[in-house]
Amino acid sequence: MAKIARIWSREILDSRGIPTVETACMLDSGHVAVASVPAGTSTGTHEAQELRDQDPKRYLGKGVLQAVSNVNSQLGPAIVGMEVTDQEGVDARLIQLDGTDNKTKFGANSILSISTAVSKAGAVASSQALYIWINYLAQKLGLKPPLRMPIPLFNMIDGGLHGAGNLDFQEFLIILASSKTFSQSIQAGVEIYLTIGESLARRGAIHSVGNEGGYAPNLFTNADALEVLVESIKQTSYSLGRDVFLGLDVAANSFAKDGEYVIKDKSSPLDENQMLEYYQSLNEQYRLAVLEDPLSEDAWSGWKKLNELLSSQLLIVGDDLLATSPKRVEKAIAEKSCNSILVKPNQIGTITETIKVIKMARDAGWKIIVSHRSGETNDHFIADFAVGVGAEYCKFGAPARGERVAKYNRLSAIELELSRLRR
Ligand code: 2PG
Ligand code: MG
Repeated sequence: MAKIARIWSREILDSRGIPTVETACMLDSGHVAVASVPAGTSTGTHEAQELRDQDPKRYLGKGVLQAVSNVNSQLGPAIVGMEVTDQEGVDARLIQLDGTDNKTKFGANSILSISTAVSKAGAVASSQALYIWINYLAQKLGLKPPLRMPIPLFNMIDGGLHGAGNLDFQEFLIILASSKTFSQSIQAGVEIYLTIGESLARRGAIHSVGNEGGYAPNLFTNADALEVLVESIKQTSYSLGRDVFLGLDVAANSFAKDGEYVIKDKSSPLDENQMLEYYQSLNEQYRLAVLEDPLSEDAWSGWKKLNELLSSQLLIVGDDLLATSPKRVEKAIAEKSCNSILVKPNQIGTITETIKVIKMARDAGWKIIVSHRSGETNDHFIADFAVGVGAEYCKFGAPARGERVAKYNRLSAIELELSRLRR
């Protein structure tokens, strides 16, 4: 079909002003596909490692010139001449060249930038829309994904490491009912988002935004933030518990210490059992639909207990717990630690490995949530990826800010295309 003729890379900025890697893949036909990689702020310790220069004279040590050079001088040349549609072969070559468990030699950022650019170029070479090409790649790897629009998990209030520093929980999410079409969800999400801004202004709370476009208000407790959501939804035409549901990405790693959890809502630190009781009471009060990273990433027995208690009622989502890693997913399936997975390609480093992890999760009956990172570019690959792998949900931040709406706008375009295809 088409062979990879040249790969080249450069350092660009992500939405936080932090450098990241952008890579181009040129085919022997002359076509070029470009991809850039996102990066996390609240990264888990079990993720594949992104390579940063650590040179304090550039970008406070966060430059990625070494990763760029790895692409230009080692990884890129090694895949020139390969069939671009052989995604599995290309990814296997990249993995073999790196040779480490966590992509520490060349960096998951350099490797994923190539893997993603190659998948985009594969779509071009096969004259397919990217989501259809991803769907084909997924089928080749044994997944039988339906082509469907994911339900967005909108991040409305940013706390934790993404926010203003006063809220412990990282993301206060709203999720629209599955009966809504994607475009109805977008409209509802935006109407609720704007109404939250007005509620915060009325309360005299600061309503600047955090890393992912959610508001980063100066509220006092995590429950206050949930109350702002409830109050705001009441002012719209949507009804909580019927049209819209609440969720949390607690990102508990960021405030867990020695098995205890210090949160603003309680005067003294909570141990694991008290934290589980707290989640049960929050769930009784707010009927949560999603609870992500409620405990720290290695609190396996606590996760199991929580999953036993609540998995019949809501999505218990493993993000830092699973780190899109096959070994950790395998353990979590065996231990019944959760019932859904947050999938982030840069936690593992190649498109093939990401799809294989999704297959494992799918085979275990889990729900799939495809996710952005807090540091994003305007690349909307992840939108096509979510549709192509048949994810039930996507988590792309607030319905505001360029790098977030790039993904939602791409999903809107796919929704239109799919409705034409099905007509
Ligand atoms: C998360 C992500 C994305 P980060 O924890 O789910 O929202 O945040 O990219 O900072 O890890
Ligand atoms: Mg998370």
